[in-house]
Amino acid sequence: MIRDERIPADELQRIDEEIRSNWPTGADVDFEEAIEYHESLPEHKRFADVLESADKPLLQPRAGVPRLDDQIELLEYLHQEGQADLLPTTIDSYTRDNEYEKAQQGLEKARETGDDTLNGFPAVNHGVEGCRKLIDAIDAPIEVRHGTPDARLLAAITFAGGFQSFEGGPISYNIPYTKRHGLEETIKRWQFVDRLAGAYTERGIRINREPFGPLTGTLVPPSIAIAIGIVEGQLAATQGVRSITLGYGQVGNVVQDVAALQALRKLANEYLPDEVVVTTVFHEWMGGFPPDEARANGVISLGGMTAAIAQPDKVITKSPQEFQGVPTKEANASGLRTTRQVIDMAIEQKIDIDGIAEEQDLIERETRCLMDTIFEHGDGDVVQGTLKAFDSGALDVPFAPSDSAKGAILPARDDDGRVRIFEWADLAMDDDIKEIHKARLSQRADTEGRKQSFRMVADDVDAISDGKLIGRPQGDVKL
Ligand code: 8ZB
Repeated sequence: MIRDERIPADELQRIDEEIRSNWPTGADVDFEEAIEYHESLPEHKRFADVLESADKPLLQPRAGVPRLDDQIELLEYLHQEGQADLLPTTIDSYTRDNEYEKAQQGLEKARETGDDTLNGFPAVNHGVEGCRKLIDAIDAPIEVRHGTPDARLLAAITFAGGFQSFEGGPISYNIPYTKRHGLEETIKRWQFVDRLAGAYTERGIRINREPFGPLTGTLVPPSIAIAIGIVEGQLAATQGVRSITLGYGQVGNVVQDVAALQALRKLANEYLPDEVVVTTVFHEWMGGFPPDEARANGVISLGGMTAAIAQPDKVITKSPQEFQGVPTKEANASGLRTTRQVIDMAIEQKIDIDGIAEEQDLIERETRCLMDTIFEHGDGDVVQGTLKAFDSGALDVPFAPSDSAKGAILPARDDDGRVRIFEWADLAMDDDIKEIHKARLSQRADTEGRKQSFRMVADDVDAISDGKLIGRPQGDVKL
């Protein structure tokens, strides 16, 4: 039975050898030599140190193209023209599906034609040497950002290749991303990734790990995101990770977003072991964007404002071209600059907003209900607790494509746009909390002169791309 226990050294070595034999570039990984390479990197390329010592929110975009030279050029551009503090390398979808052969074909085609035939950087195919050329060329820390349920080979190669930060986790890169992989399987896979990060950490190379906070990116109630982030942080800590960044995706209601970020920071520090350095990351709006770039900049700016008030350690920026998918480098840099402008204008202001403490208290109580149920389901073991709580529906994520979550709960915005839960299904939550949600949602139903229904939920999912926060019915509504 899989439990929240550290993978023993011989087991780590056995899995490591096995996964490295899956693709030719795996053979170039040499742990001792990799430690030496990391030790040779200057301080300003050490991800955890740079992030943990920052005195204001650091900005980081997403970016990945197939060819090495293009990736270097892209990251240089985002560093210079976008003034990004931290850089990413976004991995292509074939690699995320462990289809290295297809990634290879895409990479070769990109080399022949000069086109971006992959939607990211195939780091496994570039191998240790290719990754190091990138790390050497760029004068800032770089994180691997992906969405890979089984990221073992990707981790082995990119850690040896000099990356010191790695996104994802067993729940956050399963539930929103895949139907195919079971939760028990992804937990096992990620225990290896975290143990490998732990092995580097024990040698003085602190690899930063960042669970993917926004989950499905669609009206996720803050407490669900926070509880899952904490669980992933606990699993990583067990394997020896000591630098953990927990994330949260903007919902668009400023009070709820600020309250959630504060609750996240507080609860993460409380639940994670003392030897872990916890930082937080705020994701600009992860749901549907308006097609109009001017409006998209408005969405991004509200994210910047929220970040200025809540002051997370890091902000993942969006571009005004989000609607189209992967942005041009110019649009990507402009999202960074827009965010920077708003943060720099707002960060020194003392802004007191009513209701944050109350909302934070509610989020904390909800999160504790979820954490309690996980511990109870697992008799104190978080791995078993997570598996069983997802199984019973006591823990759930809205709109989850994965078979590992029921996806039975439904969120909706209340009358001032805070995300509440409209359909609880089997989610473990105290009755008095459910009553608060119910009252807030019924207030909205009154305002709109309609009953609470799935229609409301669907309207909310489209609202921001349609230019509003709340999916009110068209026509005369008295606000
Ligand atoms: C779950 C993450 C989705 C976001 C962006 C999308 C979206 C994906 C790339 C990228 C720049 C890439 N994204 N792949 N952004 N370069 N190769 O991730 O646009 O915002």
